[in-house]
Amino acid sequence: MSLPSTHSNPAYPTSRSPSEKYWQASRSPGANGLGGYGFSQSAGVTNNLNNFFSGDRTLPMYKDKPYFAPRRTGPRLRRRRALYLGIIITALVSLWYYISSSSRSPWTSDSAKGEELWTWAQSLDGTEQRYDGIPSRNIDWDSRRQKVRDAFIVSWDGYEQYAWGFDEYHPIAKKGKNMIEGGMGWQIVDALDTMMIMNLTSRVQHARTWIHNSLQYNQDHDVNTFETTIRMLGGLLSAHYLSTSYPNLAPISDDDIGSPGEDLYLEKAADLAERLLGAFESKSGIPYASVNLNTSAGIPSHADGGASSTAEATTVQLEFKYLAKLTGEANYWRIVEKVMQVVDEQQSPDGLLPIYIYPDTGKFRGENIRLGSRGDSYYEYLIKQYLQTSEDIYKDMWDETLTGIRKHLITYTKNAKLTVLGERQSGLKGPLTPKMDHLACFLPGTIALGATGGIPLSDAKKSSEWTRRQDEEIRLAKELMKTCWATYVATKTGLAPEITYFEINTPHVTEIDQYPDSTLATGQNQKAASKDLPLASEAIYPLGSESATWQQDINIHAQDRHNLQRPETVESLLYMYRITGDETYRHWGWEMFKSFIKHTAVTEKITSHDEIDPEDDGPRARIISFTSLSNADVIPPIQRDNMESFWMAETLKYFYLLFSDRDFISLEENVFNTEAHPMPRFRPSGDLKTGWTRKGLSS
Ligand code: DMJ
Repeated sequence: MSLPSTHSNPAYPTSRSPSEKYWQASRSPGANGLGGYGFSQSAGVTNNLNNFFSGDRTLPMYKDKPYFAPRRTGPRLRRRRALYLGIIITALVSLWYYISSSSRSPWTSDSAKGEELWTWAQSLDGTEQRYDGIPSRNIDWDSRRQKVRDAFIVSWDGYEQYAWGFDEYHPIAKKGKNMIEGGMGWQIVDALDTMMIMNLTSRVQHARTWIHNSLQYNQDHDVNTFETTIRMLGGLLSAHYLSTSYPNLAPISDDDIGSPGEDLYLEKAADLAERLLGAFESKSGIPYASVNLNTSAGIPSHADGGASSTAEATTVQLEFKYLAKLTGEANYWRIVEKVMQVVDEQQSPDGLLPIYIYPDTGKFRGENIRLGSRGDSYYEYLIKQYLQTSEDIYKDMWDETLTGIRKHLITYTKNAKLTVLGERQSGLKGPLTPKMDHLACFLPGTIALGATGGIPLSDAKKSSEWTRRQDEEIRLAKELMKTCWATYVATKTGLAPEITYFEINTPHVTEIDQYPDSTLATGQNQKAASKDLPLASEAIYPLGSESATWQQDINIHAQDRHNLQRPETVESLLYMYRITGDETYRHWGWEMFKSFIKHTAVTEKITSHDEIDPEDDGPRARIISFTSLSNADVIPPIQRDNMESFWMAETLKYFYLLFSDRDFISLEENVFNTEAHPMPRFRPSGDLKTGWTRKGLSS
């Protein structure tokens, strides 16, 4: 394998100074038994609040040893006994590997879950308890989250049974397919941390064994730089993080001889990252769209004049910076922050970027500005970079950009005053197109996350640093959340289309028109009012009522009616629920989840009941998987034979967390990458620090 050695580049110092105690852990168990994160569990949210506003969050722990060195802590005797045991286990693992490499895994899929879920799905006929706009206090959220776990088990077991090891899963054909010859572990690695979070220990073990035995990156194939970073690198890093920092989740004993090395996920992550680095070797430092895994050569996009998507090129920092933290390799840090510097040097008005960028020059291509496809996660990573490492420069960029979004991209529908996040397809001087990709629905939750830093709104509002501007951001987040929810309720299946258009006035109403006394209009930030700001939009009830005013504001074009089981709306619901504490968001999520179960399930008939006893009133079918839809606006929906990896990595994870306690994988301690892989927030030190300043600004 020939990989360019980036380590020798003098511009990117890699040595760790002795004062950087990366390897010193602070693993004293916290009050919740999850280990210490440098956060005082008992200090409560007030402490966290102060930390957020002062940027004084403390260091995370990582490891108590040099990286990659195996840890063996047990006494000798135990080791010898374990050696014999190890031989037996190795033989069993080899046998398992042999069988699992063949078309069908030895895993017995939990078909009872599929039957149960099918029976339950039959009861979802509209007569079951549905949300009527009034949040109920007597809901058993735990049993609802178990339903999500069941849906995950069915999805995973189906994949395991019919497509084990393949990157793509086509559940109707019951087949898998690889994206590159030997496969990349696309489904397995992306879903791994969800299984940890759901405490699915034996499935995690199976996945881990596969990663150990079968996952090889030394393949002569081109892969998408961004997708590989967010899904594979992000998935491995998150698996490393959860397995080392949340030992109670899907525990696996590191000391068992015969089990894969304890640093398996980190080793794989570092191997993959080294290969991805070649993508950044352009003249400007903006990564190429693709990279060859074996040679590490960056490859420009074959379309768009060789330009990379802006979102793709700029959504790499959380992953590489966390890896820099874990390994002490400052090179990873420098390379990805350089991307931010190049983008910022273009001085795009109000922080709004066109959706293509040339790796050779660092200049943008075209003028199309949107927070949907090709634009989305650039904006997401502005605030998340700040939350991950407390670097003020990114908060500054986020604040400027959010003001730009409010000034140039926000408008309201004609009838119900739904808030719309539009597009500027011909630049800021051109008209606003009232179109929202489902992808853009990450924004409401991200705005709320940026406003409070992840702590509850009720606590954030007590801070002396809370102002009217932040109240307005929360209002915007609530309004956009409602719009995203409306795109679900608007279709016959209750599942949103890929793209929605809205009816608006000409000229369009801006946020300044709608709220002439806002800080945006006056330029004066004031002290916040004690009450939350009221919303201007109409309520979206009763559910599904076609005569409702807001329905007249929504247009779905024939070519946009597909639903790929995307996560963005439930992702935002999770943030909105955790931050505002408003149960409405959980109720909306539950309605959405039921629609997914009802309409995206792939079922198979059970014939054995008929054979045994025709009177048997047991289930007549079972759910074996879930799949994308080609048309979500017709009953029955038209199914498309593909289960995207983000269904298990993101959508189901966010549903599960939405119905969990708000402290579980808390927003105060973690930051989720754009593929829903949680990573710790940490305070960088030594060589890991902001290495650039904004032009004309001293940061
Ligand atoms: C995911 O892969 C990521 O969330 C990405 O940033 C955008 N799209 C998909 C899911 O819709």
